[in-house]
Amino acid sequence: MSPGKSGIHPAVSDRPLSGLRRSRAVLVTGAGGEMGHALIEALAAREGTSVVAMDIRELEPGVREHCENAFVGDVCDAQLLERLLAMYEVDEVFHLAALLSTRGEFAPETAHQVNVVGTLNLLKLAAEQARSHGRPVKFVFPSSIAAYGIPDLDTKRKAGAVKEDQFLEPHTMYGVNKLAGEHLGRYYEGHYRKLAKDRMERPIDFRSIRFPGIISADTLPSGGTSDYGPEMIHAAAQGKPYACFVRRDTRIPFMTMPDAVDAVLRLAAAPKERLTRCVYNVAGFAPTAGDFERLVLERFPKAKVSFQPDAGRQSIVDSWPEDVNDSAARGDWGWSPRHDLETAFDQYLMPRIAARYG
Ligand code: AKB
Repeated sequence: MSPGKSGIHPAVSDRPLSGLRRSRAVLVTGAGGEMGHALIEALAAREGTSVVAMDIRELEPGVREHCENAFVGDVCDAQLLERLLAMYEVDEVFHLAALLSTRGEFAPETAHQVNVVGTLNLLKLAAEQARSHGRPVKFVFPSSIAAYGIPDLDTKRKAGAVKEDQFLEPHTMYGVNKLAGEHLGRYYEGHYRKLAKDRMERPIDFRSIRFPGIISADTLPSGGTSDYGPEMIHAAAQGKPYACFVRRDTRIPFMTMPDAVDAVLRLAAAPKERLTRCVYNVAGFAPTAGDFERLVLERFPKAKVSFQPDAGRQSIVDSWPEDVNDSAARGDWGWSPRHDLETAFDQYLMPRIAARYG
């Protein structure tokens, strides 16, 4: 998403505010993105949850129907956020809005605005909400393996599965922004307005996951650098040739969208006293681009895949780890992915993609 003209949805602006008791809601930003689609469906199925969505564009009807309300606007628009929070008592925020790693390198300052200033706006308003209703607001923040920055390929190969505190020198603006978002969340949870006399202890309950590349059968990513995995699969299913923009031996971690949504919901539901950290790695599988090619050719024998590495995008994935160590997530909140690479193809991607493209 990018900043632009924003405004309140017409159906929303008509609603009188004064004298009304605010209704409780869960706020999802970036609701129209890939994870927004899948998460909103899952949240709407959760008992007693009213979802209020926000995105820079109008939501597709299939997503909109699961929401109590939908705001069209930008997370940098503090006035819009204030109006939203005047109408709803928000006790949980899933802040998904972000400009991803490839797009961010074309417009780094815009990426900073959306990814950092937008996050700061939401944290500040969430802290104000917490003060107004006297309970901490849960703030769930998807971070990324882009927060890591490994200096060279040799180090990447030797490092293997990295732990949360290693190699935190990201090479992309998006990675820098995600790391900043993690630190801002930690600050708002534990230290916000440290010297103020009327300070509330822990206004924010901040929880974050560093996601690998995510593969959805239902939507295609855009603007990311892990996009080659899902793009290759969706192109093959549609009978389109695909030129992969990284080398065949490129390895980074991936997971399926159902596993990613499961991780978000599990972490959000975990008892706070079980959490030993604010930010967790989660791993699914860690194939090379060549592994994707092999599986795609086995499942779609007529697929045409070529490799035409783009030096810039290659340098980005080369700075990301081959795999991540997710033992903290497994131990603290029972993380365990449903899909490995083979079952991702056979149980999730193939049946749904076949139904989608025919
Ligand atoms: C990207 O490629 O930028 C994202 C990510 C790995 O966070 N998919």
